Amino acid sequence: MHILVLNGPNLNMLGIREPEHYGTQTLADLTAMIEAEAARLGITVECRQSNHEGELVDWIQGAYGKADGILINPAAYTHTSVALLDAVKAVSLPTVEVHISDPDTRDEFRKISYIRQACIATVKGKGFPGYIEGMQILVRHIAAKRR
Ligand code: CA2
Repeated sequence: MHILVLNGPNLNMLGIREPEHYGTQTLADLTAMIEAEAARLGITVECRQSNHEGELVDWIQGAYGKADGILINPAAYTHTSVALLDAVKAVSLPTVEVHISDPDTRDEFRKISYIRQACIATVKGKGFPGYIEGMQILVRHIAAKRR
């Protein structure tokens, strides 16, 4: 089983600023945590981060026929991007939306998520462990479909 893990704009700044929202650990720490969980689950992952919407769309399209599922924190594009929603719909791969903070309890403009309607689950407000929970949800979903 192979899962594509995508992080959107500014998440390369993790651990550098805004610890009140996103904690003190870095993107490299997050990637290491996800890779360790993947090894424990006996699956493979590819972790990528981009500040560019089109690049994220390209990577989602590239997952078609290669990955079994997608775990994505679209960051600010959560609240703006029909393109990411359409890309997830186009590849029709099981996708889980994850957020480190809980955007629903922050600014009004963070309450809308375009991608959510194409996702099998959303994990939010649980910090980095939310990515682990999201992976586990995906793995269970994919394994159940194979049975
Ligand atoms: O809570 C999340 O994971 C978010 O997806 C993070 C996005 C935000 O726009 C969403 O509403 C919720 C922002 C990511 C910015 O990451 C930074 C990390 C460190 C310092 C500055 C920004």
